[in-house]
Amino acid sequence: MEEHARLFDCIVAGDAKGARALTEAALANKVDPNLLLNEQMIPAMREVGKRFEAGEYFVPDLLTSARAMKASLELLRPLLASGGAKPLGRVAIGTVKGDLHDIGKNLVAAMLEGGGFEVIDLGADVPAERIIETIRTQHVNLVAISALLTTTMASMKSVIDDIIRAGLRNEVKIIVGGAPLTQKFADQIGADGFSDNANGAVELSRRLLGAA
Ligand code: B1M
Repeated sequence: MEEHARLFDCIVAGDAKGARALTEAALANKVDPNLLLNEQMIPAMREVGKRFEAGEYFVPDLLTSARAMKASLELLRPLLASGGAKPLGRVAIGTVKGDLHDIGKNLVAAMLEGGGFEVIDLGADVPAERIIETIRTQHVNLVAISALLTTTMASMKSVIDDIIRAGLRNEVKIIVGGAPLTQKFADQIGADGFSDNANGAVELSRRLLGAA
């Protein structure tokens, strides 16, 4: 087994120090960051979710694994950043109100930056008013909203409805994503697009802003 393959185990075990050290070592050995992400880090969080569902892991376990994931992601982020001169557009991104899951959103934000967009990261548990204020004051072209809970995905429609009520719908494209979402749901709530992964979100954003 390659040394960096232990990154999966460190994240599942919630060992942030180990995850960081293995990521540093892998990057020093020129391992592709996308390979680390797609073959170690994302599958590790999937495994953590499975263990939670099976009653083997509890919320504190989710939290320690999330910390380990973030420790690795922090090191990858600068490598995903774009060297491009003129941004393709300005994106406001956040996880919807009531939802604290921000790892997927952080990944999408990093990939968008890497794909040449200017990103305003509003964080997690973001109220619609904050998104609207950001569109108004910061000349945003695209709003990207994430949700990981079936209970919070419903709030995505409220965000879109509030943007319409504020008279700003024509100012921005809106994309949605997160594990429980589907294209059908995105269509029903009036989003401009949906992606089930971070790379797809970049492609979609490029297409919607006419930069593809
Ligand atoms: Co929670 N949680 N969690 N959790 N958690 C899930 C989501 C769950 C599926 C676990 C399970 O039961 N198997 C389940 C949801 C069930 C449901 O609604 N159907 C769940 C639950 C129930 C809960 C609590 C209710 C638990 C409790 O308290 N009893 C609670 C809710 C808190 C809240 O938000 N109000 C809770 C809490 C937490 C922690 C805070 C402890 C922690 C999050 C820490 C953090 O993010 N800072 C946590 C974690 C870690 C998870 C799991 C294990 C991992 C999530 C993750 O980071 N995945 C998750 C299980 C799972 O996902 N298998 C689970 C890795 C990440 C890279 O993937 O976020 O899917 P993901 O992002 C992907 C794509 O979805 C997509 O691209 C990303 C990269 O490919 N994507 C987008 C995401 N956003 C996008 C936006 C886009 C486009 C693509 O455009 C805008």
